[in-house]
Order: sequence, then structure tokens, then C-alpha cells
Amino acid sequence: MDFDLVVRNGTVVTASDIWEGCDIGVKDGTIIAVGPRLPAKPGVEEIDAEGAFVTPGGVDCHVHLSQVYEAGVDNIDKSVATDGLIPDRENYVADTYDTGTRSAVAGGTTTVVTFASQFKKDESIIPVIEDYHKLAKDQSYCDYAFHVIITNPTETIVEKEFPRMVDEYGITSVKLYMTYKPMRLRDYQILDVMYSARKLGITTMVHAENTDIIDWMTEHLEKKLMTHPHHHGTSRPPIVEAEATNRVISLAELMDTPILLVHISSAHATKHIREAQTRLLPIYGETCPQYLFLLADAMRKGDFEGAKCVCSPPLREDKADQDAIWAGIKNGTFTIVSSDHAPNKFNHPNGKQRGLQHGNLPYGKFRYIPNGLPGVETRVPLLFSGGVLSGRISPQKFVEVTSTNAAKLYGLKKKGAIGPGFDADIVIWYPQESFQPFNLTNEMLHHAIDYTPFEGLEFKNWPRYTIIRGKVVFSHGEVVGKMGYGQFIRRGKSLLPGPRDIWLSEWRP
Ligand code: DUC
Ligand code: ZN
Ligand code: ZN
Repeated sequence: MDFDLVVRNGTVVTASDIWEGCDIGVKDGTIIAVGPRLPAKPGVEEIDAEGAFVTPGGVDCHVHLSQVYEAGVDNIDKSVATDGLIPDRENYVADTYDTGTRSAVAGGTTTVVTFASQFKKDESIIPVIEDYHKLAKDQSYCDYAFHVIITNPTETIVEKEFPRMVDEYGITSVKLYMTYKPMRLRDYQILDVMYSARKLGITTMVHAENTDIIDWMTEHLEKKLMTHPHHHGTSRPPIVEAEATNRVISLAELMDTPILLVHISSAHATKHIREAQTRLLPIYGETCPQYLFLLADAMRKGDFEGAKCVCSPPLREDKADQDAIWAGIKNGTFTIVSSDHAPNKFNHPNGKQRGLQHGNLPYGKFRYIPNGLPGVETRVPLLFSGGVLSGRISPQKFVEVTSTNAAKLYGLKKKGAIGPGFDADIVIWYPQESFQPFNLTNEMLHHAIDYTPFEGLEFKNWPRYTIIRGKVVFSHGEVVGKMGYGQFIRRGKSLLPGPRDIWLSEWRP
């Protein structure tokens, strides 16, 4: 056959199967054959996988890049942004498309879906989408697509612009926040979004936390000077996530529309999702490596060191929450494991240090610490090393939750699998016998952030090659791909089950 790349002798894994001694034949960036001893003409590029695992490139559908920075930085409503919950990301406090996607490919991720974020006062999402296109164009090392964050769902936006978003721009998902003053939607507004999303086949992602509990707890903790970074967790006990999760599942059931609960951190919320799925509602769950590998004690370090691990929902106190999340991956409650790469530099006045700028306390005030952690590069290796190689999940489950399901959920039809017709997005691991486990340091990573929350963790393997559409972009620790190689991907509708046409009242919206 006429290949231009053959990956030889791998242990090829898909979401359902493992084939040892398997080759992958690639032509013009597409996989055209998978099987043993593929015949290739002389001179064709070959990579010997040496019996090592070969998996589909990671698909990370929860990545924040260049958010706020430049894309309407003049547009920020400072009066609401100064509550510290929207990080001011000018001065490269966070990752841009350049640094963030460089980091992605170095960790075996070949496609990211990032966010184009509307500001509350914006009356149109079209310029928002255009702004993010400008930020990403010619900047990306890997393929990319957008979700749109909706903070102001006007009638014009949901009725007239959502159809344009889907048809003209190829964007088939939105994210909503139930908390954060500058972003949150009331239940009424969530129904407005769901009503339109249902008609158009849009997947709605929801950040589910009860905003009034958070506000009340934060005010009262502050009066008692309980403002150390770890009290970020005190202000958001698991019931904060569980109540909002249960409520938004009810809204989705009323509207008969699929939703994804993003970054789920606790056993309680997981139970609500599981129960809804058991009733066959199209409710999907996402969790993240930080909830699998870190606990709240990471926020207790030093006076302010713990700010590095402040994210929302917070890391949990109780190992039982972590165990429930692992169980939820195994039993299928969690459709995907994403990074929620939401980075801020630690040693920067506009980064985590914002938490020290109020009140002269050595441990600062948690409410001003920008929420979020870097993790786009570590997600796939963490799940492979701490999941597959530690015996917690099978190689197939790893592929399912880090790649295949994400591609299906978000309508990335040519991504997420090793099979004829799929893009040749491939990760080749090191043969296990020859790999020397190591402890991670931030210097090994390729992001623009000055720390990793996973510092010191042991890795038992790491991607040896990352290949995107048939091109090697990362090899033996070095990014060899070019900025701008990554392409924008127009997405189709979700390939996972959608509305069921079962209604709770006589009126069928
Ligand atoms: N939600 C996210 O999705 N990412 C970072 C912070 C947050 O609250
Ligand atoms: Zn969120
Ligand atoms: Zn996020």
C-alpha cells in the first residue's frame, strides 16, 4: 500500500481493544491501515514502536488559553472583576495558544478545545469568537476548537447567534457558570440557553457550584480571619457542588437536553450524576487529574504556598471523595477526564500573588486568589502512569476517557481513535522495561507557568513520540513541531445520546 508513514510493532490500544505486534499505516495525515506486518515501499518513513503502547493522541476538551488577555481586555468590567475571581491575565500571566499547545503536545495531547469567553456586557458572541480566532491563528502546535462561555444569554444570542455559532463557526458546545459574579447565570437564564441548545444539538457544559453558599461562607470566614488559602476549600464543602449539580440535572431533565457536568470533585455530586444516568438521562460527567491525585492538604502548605493548588471546585479533604472519582471513571459515570488547564503564574502580581494584595496578612485572603491550575501537559501521562501502570484502570479505559469519548461528545469526528479514516494523531510510549521512572519538576514542562501542582510526583512512563496528522511534533523530550501547524477544527454535533423526547409536563418546548 502507498503509505508515507508506518508506525511498526506497537501494542495498539483503542477504547475497546489491544493488538500486540501491530502496525499503523498513514497517508496524507490519515490512518489508512491497521494490522500486522503492513507492506511498505522502500523509502517510506518508519517509526519502530518496539512493542510499546501506542494510543490515540489525547483530546483535552477543557483548556483555558489566552482567556481575557487581549481578547477584549479593555472590555473587562473591572467593577465586578475586582472581586478577584476573574484573573487579569495580561502580561502573560497565563498560557497563550503558543505556550499552552506546546505544553499539550509535549504531554501527548494532539487536540485541545479551548474557551472563547463572553463578557457580561457583551451583546453579541460573534466578535468574541472572532477575537479568539485571532488569538489562536498561526499560534497553535496542536489542533484546536472552541467552546463559547455564555455569561449574558440575550434573546438575540440564543435565538439568532447560536444557530450561526453552530453552522457558520462549527462550534457545538457552550459553557455556563452557576457561580462567579461576573459570569454566573440564574436558573431562568440557564433554561433560556438549554431551550435553544436542545433545538440546535448543542452540548451544554455546566460549572455547578451554589454561589450563595460560597458568598455566605466567604463573608463569614473573612470576619473570623479564616482566609488562608486552604479556607478556599472550607468555603466550598462538597454540598456546594452537589446541590448545584442536582439542580442543573433537574433543569436539563425539564428541558430534555444533554449536559456535561465539568470538573466534578466529590463523591456527593458523582452520586447525583450516576443516579441521573441510571434513569437514562443524557447527563455526562467530567473529572480532572487534580481530583484524582491531590487532596486539600496541598492547599495547607506554608503561609501562601497552598495558593498554587487553589482551584474550583476545590481539592477535597477526604480520600473517600478521591476514591469515588476513581470508581466513577471505572463504572462509566465520568465520560471524560480533562485537564481544566486554567493556569496563573505563582510569582506574579497579576497571578496567584493577587491573594496577598488585600489586608496585609502573611497568608493573604483566599477570595482574591485566581482559581485554577496548570495541567494540560501532565493529564495524559498522569492517567497513564497513575492509572494504567498503577493498575487502577485498563489501557482501554485510559484511551476512552482521555481521547475517544471526548472526541465523540464534542463531535470531533476524525479524532480520538486509531482506525482507518481517523486523523493520524498518535502517541507512542516508551517500552516499559527500558523506562527509568522519574519525579516531575516544573523545569521539565513546556508551559509558561512557574510551577506545577504535581511537583515531585513519580511518573512511570511519558510519551516518546507525539504525532499529529502524520507529523512527529514531539520526540524524546523535545518539541519538534512548528507553531502554526495546529488547525482549527469545525465540529459536528455530539455523537453520544441526546434528547429522549420525554417531557415532565404537557407543554413540549
Ligand atoms: N472553572 C474552570 O472551569 N476553570 C478554572 C476555574 C473555574 O472555576
Ligand atoms: Zn469551571
Ligand atoms: Zn475550566
